[in-house]
Amino acid sequence: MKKLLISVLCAVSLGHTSAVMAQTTWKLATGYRAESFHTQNILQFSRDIEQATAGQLKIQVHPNNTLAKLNDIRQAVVDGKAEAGETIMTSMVKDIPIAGADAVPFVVSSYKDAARLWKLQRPGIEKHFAQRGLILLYTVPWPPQGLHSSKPIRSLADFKGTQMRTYNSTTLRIAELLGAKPVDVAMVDVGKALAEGRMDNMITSALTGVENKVWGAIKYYYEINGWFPKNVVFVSSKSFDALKPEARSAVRKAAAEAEARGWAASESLASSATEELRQNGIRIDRIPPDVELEIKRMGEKFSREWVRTVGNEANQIFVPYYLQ
Ligand code: PCA
Repeated sequence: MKKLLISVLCAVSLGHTSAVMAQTTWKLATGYRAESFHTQNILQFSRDIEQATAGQLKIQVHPNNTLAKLNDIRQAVVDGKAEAGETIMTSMVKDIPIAGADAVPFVVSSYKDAARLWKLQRPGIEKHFAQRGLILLYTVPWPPQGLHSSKPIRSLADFKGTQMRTYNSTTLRIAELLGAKPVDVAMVDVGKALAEGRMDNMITSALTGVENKVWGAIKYYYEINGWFPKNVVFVSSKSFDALKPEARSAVRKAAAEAEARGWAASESLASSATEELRQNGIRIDRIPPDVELEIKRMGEKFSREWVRTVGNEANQIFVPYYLQ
């Protein structure tokens, strides 16, 4: 009897072990808040996968820079601190220069063109990811980048000496060219930095203004439509390859759906967020044409510098982009 009981117990515990082994949980690190539309999209992506795999693959989302900081997320996935991650493409430019293609100013001015650029940028990113043991799952753009300012902008001199918030190499270079003082502030800290008087203006989406409730300090929003930066979601090849083929296809399918859903959400938020800024007392204005022209010239200067430093891989994206 005792023997039988022991063997029954063993069988139960073995059965239990194999059930546990069949279930995989990925940690996914992101630098944005749980309420952000990007993170909400990831949460839907993870629910879709959990459902399609009957709970065999779960994705545990760690938002708000808690598992790794936005700029360190790519490396954190390479190092195995998280199986998957989301970051902004431009956070990777030191290591993968063509990741900056979507933040070259005044190249893309609509979602349609942003999608066209992404099609041309994608193969290079996938190649660089593969060399680093990463698999690209999908990207979603932020709404177009506009100028938020505490003071009206009447001439370029209005930027001189102001504290300009930056979040990537494009915004940093623009601040330098405008004679402003660049202040590096994470997206999730914008409200705090404004309250503490650490910034006067910034180039980012109307949505980021809304998510940080910038009204009060920010009085003007100019729709300069600078560029459409993208967030990218990826996983380590090691974790992906360890999945059964059906689970791998479920991940790919959910990723394609998340990409389509995210692009549509971004586009609809682009106009509703600008409206929300207006409703909260921010004046939505046009920048004077001569100032706009000067800013566009700076954008062109930035593009030339960018193509020169990145070299051939930049041409592979932009030559067909302009020829199509
Ligand atoms: N929001 C993010 C990146 C681009 C955007 O619209 C930020 O401001 O950091």
